[in-house]
Amino acid sequence: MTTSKVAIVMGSTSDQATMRLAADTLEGLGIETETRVLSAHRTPEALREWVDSLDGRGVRVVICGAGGAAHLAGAVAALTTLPVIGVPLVAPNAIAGGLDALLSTVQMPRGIPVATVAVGEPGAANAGILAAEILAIGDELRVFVARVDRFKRQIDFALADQPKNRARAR
Ligand code: AIR
Repeated sequence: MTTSKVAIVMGSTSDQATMRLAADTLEGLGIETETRVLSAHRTPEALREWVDSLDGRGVRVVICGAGGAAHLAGAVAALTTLPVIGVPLVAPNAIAGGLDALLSTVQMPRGIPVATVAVGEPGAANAGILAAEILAIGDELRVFVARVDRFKRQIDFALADQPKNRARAR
């Protein structure tokens, strides 16, 4: 449906299980993804080289997930004008359930925007949906827009049907 790609990068292999939700969401919508493990602190040069290659390869949105001192999304946003979505993750030594990563990702200086989503799994899934919605802006026929809309409704229905949510709605 779309030839635009979404690039997903995370700071460590320990982030893979959570960030998989972003890739799964996009692949479910028929959007091509590529995934890398690169760190703003551990592999800064490789990160820059990879970011420099994105635009020319058809990537239109970048999703970045990191925990702890989560500067990955900010570092990527400093190097590109592609829209960057930041997913704060819960590192093994996280402070206050990921508040460290949330603040590191969201508190960007003026001029370097990062669209920050929720901490952890809901954030990773939402990053995938948000990236799809950004790509859908260019969808003249609105076919892709309808697909994203249907996908979101399915998630809402599935979650509303979970026993804990049914009990809450009563
Ligand atoms: N991280 C890696 N480089 C910079 C940062 N902030 C993050 C990873 C991961 C956490 O540090 O994104 O969430 C712990 O990584 P590891 O490799 O020690 O498990």
